[in-house]
Amino acid sequence: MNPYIDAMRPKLSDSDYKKLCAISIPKVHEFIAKSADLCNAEHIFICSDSQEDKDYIRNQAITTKEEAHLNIKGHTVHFDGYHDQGRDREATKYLVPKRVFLSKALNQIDRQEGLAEVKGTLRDSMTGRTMIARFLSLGPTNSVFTILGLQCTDSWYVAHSEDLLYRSGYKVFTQSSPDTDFLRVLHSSGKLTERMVSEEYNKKRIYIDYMDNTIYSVNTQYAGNSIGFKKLAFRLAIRKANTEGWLAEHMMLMGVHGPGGRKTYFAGAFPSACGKTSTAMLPGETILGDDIAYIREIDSVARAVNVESGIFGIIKDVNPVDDVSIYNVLHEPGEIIFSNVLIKDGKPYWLGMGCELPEDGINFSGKWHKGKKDEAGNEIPAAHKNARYAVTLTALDNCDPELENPQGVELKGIMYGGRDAKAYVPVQQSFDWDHGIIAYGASLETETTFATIGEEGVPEINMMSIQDFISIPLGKNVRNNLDFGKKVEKPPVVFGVNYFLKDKIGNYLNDPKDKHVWVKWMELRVHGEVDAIQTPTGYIPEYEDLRKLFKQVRNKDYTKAEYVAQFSIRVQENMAKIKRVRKFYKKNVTYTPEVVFWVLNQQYERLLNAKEKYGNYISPEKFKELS
Ligand code: SPV
Ligand code: MN
Repeated sequence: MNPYIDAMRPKLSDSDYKKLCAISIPKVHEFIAKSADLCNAEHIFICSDSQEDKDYIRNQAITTKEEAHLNIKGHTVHFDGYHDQGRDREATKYLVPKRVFLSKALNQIDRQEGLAEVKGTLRDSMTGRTMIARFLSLGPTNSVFTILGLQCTDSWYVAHSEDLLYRSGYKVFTQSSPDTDFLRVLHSSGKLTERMVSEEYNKKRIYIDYMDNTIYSVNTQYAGNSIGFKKLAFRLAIRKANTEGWLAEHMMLMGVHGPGGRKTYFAGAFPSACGKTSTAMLPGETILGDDIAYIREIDSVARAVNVESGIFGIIKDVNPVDDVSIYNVLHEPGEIIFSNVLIKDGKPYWLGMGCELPEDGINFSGKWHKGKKDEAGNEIPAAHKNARYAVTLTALDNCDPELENPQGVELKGIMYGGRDAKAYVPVQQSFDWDHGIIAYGASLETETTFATIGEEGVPEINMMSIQDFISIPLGKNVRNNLDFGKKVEKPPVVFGVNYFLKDKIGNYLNDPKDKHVWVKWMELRVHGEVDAIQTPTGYIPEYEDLRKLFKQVRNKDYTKAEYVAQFSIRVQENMAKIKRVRKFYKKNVTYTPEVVFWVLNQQYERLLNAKEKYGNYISPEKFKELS
């Protein structure tokens, strides 16, 4: 007799009972039973990942009005509440045991206090509702990378999204031994309005209990807060990676196609809304992942997998000129969930889609017309900037064929990029692994964007673009990255990219599509097929190589003047950047490895020497002469 299954029996249909009994992991039964009891769910639905179960979830999302059909077959729309349109940093906290203190930059609460609070908020939240249990696999199944996850939720939209974004895990759970470890998520949308959005956004809580590998999320539906396997489990994975000696990163993965049919795999870390997905989707290249990667040393080689199997992508600015393949996918029949777009006559519209938008319709504010204002008197845009689409990767014609390879792909290059208007050149290669990790990854500076709730455009350091998700001392995270380079025979080549460099009057110096040229240059550099110029901040491209690549890739005549404007070293700005980074590490970070300051100081010295000889603004031609 299993007391947990017994306790659940009245809430389970015969077939759900059987599905649950097929799993012999007692902790699974315990978690589902305790969750259903705490939230007072009326029924429990066990998703076995059969087509029938998946169809049921999809239909329930429509029946409960969490989603609505759109004109094109397979397309649906979901809305989140007006105040629930992004990841909520303030409401997201780590539960820390007494006398433990994570870095100052991390939001935390006493574990007992936090557990009491969040469980109090979850209590009875599913009265009269069904709780869905979903079993998923992070990373390909049957692989050294695999991490299993179980989510209990009362949202059919969340359960449906998980179909598109993650690999099925039910079968693996049924085949696993009783002591199998897995991550747990309990989510409830809480009280709902008649529009089926979370009403009590002031009581939103997203608490991460790393002592018990469990996440609690309540009074929110926005996927980044509610789909536990996105950024919530990611925080737990970072801890696991930290103890086991591998890396869990906020990185896209792509295959870059080089001369002679060669394919070179790159990972790229960018904060949200800084070009990560659009880089991974560059036409002619293949996308392996757009958000989270696990990286391990296997036989002395750095290998990576995509943790997810779908994309929860920003839809703003997806247009038929810049993003052909995803634009087409979004207009063809197939399973897609649009969120927080504008709907008119069964068609979705979004900002920057390259056509006129209707003047009225339904959007994240409800019934909308042009000029509508919110309570604070601000004009409500047609669609939210953080409106998104969820689609499985295999729906894309440029999905990389190695997606399910249990060994992952061999990583040859890593790029780091943020919104840096002033300092870093558009692309540069580090002198070595440590320099790249420190000067580009650990020093990544950016501006806040619409992907998190709060003010936009606030400058901040976002270490490896992972700052929001780090669950270990920040200095330890840098150390782990530095150490990883020593474990592999040939560490991936590290690059810093910056798509957001501006001129003195505030104009961007590059077209967003220029990133394709930088990517191709990096691919050639990995194979040592182009030379580069040494500068105080890294190796930069030669004009002639870029000229050729601009012609090949973009059919554009790239001028020397453009090159000089983009690749001049801005000494003052770079020195100021180093000062900010040093201050950040001194003030906020514990356990910073000494080498961080050493590398930064060296870079400062190089800049100072250059400034004394050549001034504040040094043309790449000057450095070419010197090298
Ligand atoms: C991000 O904001 O980094 C995302 C979307 O990838 S989510 O984490 O789901 O909010
Ligand atoms: Mn992300």
